[in-house]
Amino acid sequence: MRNFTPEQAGPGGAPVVSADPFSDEFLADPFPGHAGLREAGPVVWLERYGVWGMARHAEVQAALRDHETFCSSSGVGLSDFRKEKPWRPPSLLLEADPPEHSRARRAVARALSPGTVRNLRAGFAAEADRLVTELLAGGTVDGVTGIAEEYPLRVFPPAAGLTGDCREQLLAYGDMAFNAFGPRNHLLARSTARMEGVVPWIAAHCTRQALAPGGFGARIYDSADEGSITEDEAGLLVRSLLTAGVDTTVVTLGCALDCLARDPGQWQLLRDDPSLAGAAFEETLRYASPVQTFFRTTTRPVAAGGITLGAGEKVLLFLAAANRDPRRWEDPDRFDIRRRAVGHVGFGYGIHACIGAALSRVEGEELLAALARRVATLAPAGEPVRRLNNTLSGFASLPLVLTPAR
Ligand code: 4IA
Repeated sequence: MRNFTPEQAGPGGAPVVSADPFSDEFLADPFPGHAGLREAGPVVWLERYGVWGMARHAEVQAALRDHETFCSSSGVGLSDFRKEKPWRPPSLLLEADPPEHSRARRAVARALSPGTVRNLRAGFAAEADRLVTELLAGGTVDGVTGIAEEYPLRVFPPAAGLTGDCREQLLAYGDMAFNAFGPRNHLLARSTARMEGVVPWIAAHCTRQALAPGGFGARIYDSADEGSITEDEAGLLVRSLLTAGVDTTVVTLGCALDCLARDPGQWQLLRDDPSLAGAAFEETLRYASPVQTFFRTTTRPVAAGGITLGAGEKVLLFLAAANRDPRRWEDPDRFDIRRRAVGHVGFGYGIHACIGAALSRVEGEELLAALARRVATLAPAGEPVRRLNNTLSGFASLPLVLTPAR
């Protein structure tokens, strides 16, 4: 793909990129496009949308670190909340800056404390083991619906305090929310069409009455009881957990299964030492970057990569490209569960870094470890089908064949 026109100079002399990073062709195989963006320069001008782009690890990390200059309260999608009405009331966590962000983050951090996560591990491990038993009775399975969706949807809703079947609602809502960070393209239109009744369902399930006591949803309301947040704010923070906590893990697990199934050597390493499950999950976050991109908005004129960006301008941060930047990683396009993947920005970086990271790691570790212990071969049983989404990069279908270990 030729997406860089060197003779062209955009605002401030920045290299101009004509490729559309939200087109089907780009999203179907984003990594060559990311290489083009990194090579074009440290800061590029994405002419299709009239926004800046950063795709190198150093610049992406520096922007995420400088949350005063690269703010989130104008939205972390293409849409600028100061100019356009957001599709839903903004997230108090994701789409906020300090000091409001700090107060919201404290309430969520309490609900997802290390102690809470630690207490969930045994139950998550037992559920992983049950699922593997069922899978081994079946032979071939769709790794997406049968494993990557199935496992988080068994463990996350009960941990949050949701009761009943919430599968379709949570998945439809996630697909919509992550498409909504991109442009108004056909992907957003498609996920909007699937949303009938879902927004009111989500709102109803974020209330105090809907959440079972003892779950981390109810623990958000502890902060409302203490008066550090309001009742309505607690509801919106539960909404954050339901938006950010399910589809992200689903996509990551699908990518992990794909990487391991296509690389028997890596699968064997994990089989030989199931304690590498956590490392395999982390390397998946680096290699596949389930959350591919996020925007920030400049609050002042700022120099970056030798170019001056104006105030109030959108910057697209390519987390996935940073996670494979050869300036930062050795042999970046190689999936290697033995590498030190620490330093990836798959969970973001800085004050907005994923607050559910520890919880998702328990899900990833326990599922991959259970598979490693009890499955001898994990192999493709057909062509994977990619799932296109403006922000998430994963699979719609992943045919796999599993055989039991003796
Ligand atoms: C929220 C970045 C992504 C995982 C995310 C999405 C939504 C929210 C937070 C994070 O609704 O607060």
